[in-house]
Amino acid sequence: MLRPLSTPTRDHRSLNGLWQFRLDTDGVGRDQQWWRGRLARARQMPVPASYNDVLPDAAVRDHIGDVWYQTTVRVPRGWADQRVVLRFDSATHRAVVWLDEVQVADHEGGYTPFEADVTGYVVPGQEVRVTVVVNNVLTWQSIPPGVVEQAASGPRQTYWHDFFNYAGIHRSVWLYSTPVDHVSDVTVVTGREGSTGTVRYRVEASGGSGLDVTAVLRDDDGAVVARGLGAAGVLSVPDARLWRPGEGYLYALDVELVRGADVVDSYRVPVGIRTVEVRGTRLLINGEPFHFRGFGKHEDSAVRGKGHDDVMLVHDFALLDWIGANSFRTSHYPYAEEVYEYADRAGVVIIDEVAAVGLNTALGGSGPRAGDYPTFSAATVNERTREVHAQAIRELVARDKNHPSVVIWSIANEPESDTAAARAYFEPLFALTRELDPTRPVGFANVALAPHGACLVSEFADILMLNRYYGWYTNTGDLAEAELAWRTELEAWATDGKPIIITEYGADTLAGLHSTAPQPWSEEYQVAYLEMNHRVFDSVDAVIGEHVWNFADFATRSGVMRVDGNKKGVFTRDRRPKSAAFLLRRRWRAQG
Ligand code: GCB
Repeated sequence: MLRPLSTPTRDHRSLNGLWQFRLDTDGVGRDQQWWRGRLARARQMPVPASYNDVLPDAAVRDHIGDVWYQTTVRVPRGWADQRVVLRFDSATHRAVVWLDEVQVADHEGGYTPFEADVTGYVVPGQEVRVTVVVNNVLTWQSIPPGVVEQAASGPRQTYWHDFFNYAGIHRSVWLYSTPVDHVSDVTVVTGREGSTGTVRYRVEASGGSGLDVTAVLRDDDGAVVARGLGAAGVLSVPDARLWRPGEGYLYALDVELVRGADVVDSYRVPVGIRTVEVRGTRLLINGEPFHFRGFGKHEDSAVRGKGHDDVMLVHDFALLDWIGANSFRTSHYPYAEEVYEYADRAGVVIIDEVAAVGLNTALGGSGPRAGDYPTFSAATVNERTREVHAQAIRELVARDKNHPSVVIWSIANEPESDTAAARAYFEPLFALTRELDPTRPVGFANVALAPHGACLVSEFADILMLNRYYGWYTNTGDLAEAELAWRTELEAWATDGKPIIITEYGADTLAGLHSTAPQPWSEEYQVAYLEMNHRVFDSVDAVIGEHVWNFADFATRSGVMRVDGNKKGVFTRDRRPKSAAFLLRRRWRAQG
């Protein structure tokens, strides 16, 4: 799905700012048709942001169900005769949208964009009311899954993932215009033959007859380097400057829809020319082995929750650079598109993950019956869930396929993977992902509960991604024993002959807690824990990367394992370095 852009034929207007907001405590808003007029008893709420932590009110933070947002927007006068589109970069976890009295959109899934052609419902120059109901309930048929149970005092939301169930309008909202005949999608796949770069493009357009497509590739200075005619083609770029980790060189593909001499629509896609390939135990970018150094991250910060914020975006990338990281995983959901655009320019490599986290009821959820459910069954994660999961993968690939920074699709985090049911569930999802994008390797993050020999899903993956906590959840405080056990398991995985990325290793650490003999939770223990892990990784040739869990401390649901959230950050939640940051900086900068 194309991002809204201003081009010579298109315009866009942000709807970000303060919206009217109301909690639907009794769940009556849909019946009472709250979209039919001004939202009563509303208060102001910023968009984008999670609503949960903006107000000091547990009823808001822990609300289960619908919340309502409303704003008005004046459609620019100059948009007469244009197609007008309303686009949400995300609404978590699902939303229904009305323009005045008319329902225009309905979307499932909290981390990918959706839009509606609203041309028929707006009048350029006039104001229109936008009402959105956002729902945060996780069910067995949502991605991520969860279940709402009736406890003695009311409903309780249970889920099996370890981050707070933030909700709301987390990303930007746009009204944008395109010509009636317009470019509807562009797909770019790049390659390399010797020093010549290739850019294979395909343009989809909606519109009448007599339309043609031109494609012009420009370098970073705007100079034309190649031209193509037709809706699909291959452009050759002699002496191409490649997109490389650390050097995000971008060309721009200017696509025009033309009728005779008239330009009907134009759109621009940034293009990084690079290749990705798994060969033996290596992942090659431009034919050269790439070693991942970095983190599993979260979209998480104080007050904003999961609301996208350019300040945190730029700061987090500056910290990645400071520490010598070259990559991260979008654990455990697709991030805001601004993040990928920034990574493309910065030359930072991304493992792009779909929001399939917590498909594993053995991973201690919290709730009256959290441990009692089978993961896969007709009544829990089932065929319908798989269809929702498949749709989430489709939307992820459709959104992110053109980003050079994205080099791996991760189709789940720590699912149950040691049962026949898991195998049957996942096999078609791997096939689907490859069909959608044959150019990138596909994997999933494997959980310690399904070690080598027990995991029945890894054989479908091009690359092994392991989350392991030897010395933390097992062998707690005993790094000597942890080291032996970890090396033994890793050496077993290495016999599969695939590249291995350690996608999680980490220890909870309370910033400011020190101990001379490294004790769990102290900064010294986090350092010693990481050093032990690094000894293990450095002794196994198939290991091609390390992503520490986590970049920063983050919010979780409450529980006896969590002190004001998960404290495995190398940075605190407000991005101050713990001692481990300096260890990683020394190690990674020496490698880079
Ligand atoms: C994991 C999960 C991650 C958790 C982490 C932890 O394996 O993938 O979401 O936050 O462990 O800290 O327990």
